[in-house]
Amino acid sequence: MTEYQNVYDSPPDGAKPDWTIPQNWDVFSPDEHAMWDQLFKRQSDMLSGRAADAFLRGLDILKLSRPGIPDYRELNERLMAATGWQVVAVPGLVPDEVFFEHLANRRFPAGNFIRSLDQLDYLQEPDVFHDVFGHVPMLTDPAFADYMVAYGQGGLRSLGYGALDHLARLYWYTVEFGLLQQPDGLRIYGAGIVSSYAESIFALDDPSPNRVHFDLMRVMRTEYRIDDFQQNYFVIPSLHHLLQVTVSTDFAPLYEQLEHLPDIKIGDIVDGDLVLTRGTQAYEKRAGH
Ligand code: HBI
Ligand code: FE
Repeated sequence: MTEYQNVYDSPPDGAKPDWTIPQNWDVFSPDEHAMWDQLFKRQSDMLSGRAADAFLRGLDILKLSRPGIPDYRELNERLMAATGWQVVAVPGLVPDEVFFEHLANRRFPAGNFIRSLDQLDYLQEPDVFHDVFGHVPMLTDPAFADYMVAYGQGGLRSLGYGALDHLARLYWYTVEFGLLQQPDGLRIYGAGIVSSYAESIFALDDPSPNRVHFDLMRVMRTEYRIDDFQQNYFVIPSLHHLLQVTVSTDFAPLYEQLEHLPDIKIGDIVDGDLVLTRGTQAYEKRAGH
């Protein structure tokens, strides 16, 4: 996930200058491995028919169903063979440019701790379950793998334009909360959804949120919330489309336009939207926002 305070300003003790730390897989306790197993079972039982084929294939390729928190030495052999990506351990959130530098070089930084029982459904900082179960399966898909590289490169460039806030919305509404239109139905590919039991149901089945066709400019104008279910999901027609749009667009003129365009509020439908489902926003009213 994104945009919380970094826990540290500079690499903490034991971290390298690129903020990576040893995974120290041998140090996870039996309770921590059991927590992974519990989360894994709950999510994977529910995700068939909900998660994108690419995600389910990724679980399989990486053999993530094996018990316990994955050991990156083994995981990376499989991931590397699929798309040249690897997972590296970091203490928690890392600064934006460090994050982008890793992505641009096909390294996915994953939090090196696992949530506790009282955080089963919600936590602010990305833990190993969110990062590895949520993000890494999609990195076995060649188009998505290249998209993440392009995002990292674009992220580094965006820092020079002061456009990070706009670009971060692209990450949010694709990598974290994206939906995909498969020939056999609407599916989840966003890590923030697939790693959440409740949102995996809400995102596809609840009448409350809008589901709108993905448009790059529209997405970069749209505000988002980090503390509750989304009220907009953006639907891509294919992972190739997402990659294609990203690599064939010159973002510099878009950033220029974005400076003069108003932001779009959460839950609003605007001219030009291709609406798949117009949400009732009932969840919003119920939750009293
Ligand atoms: N660090 N570990 C970690 N994980 C993230 O998802 C992350 C980060 N630092 C910055 C960041 N995300 C955001 O800046 C981008 O997603 C935009
Ligand atoms: Fe995430």
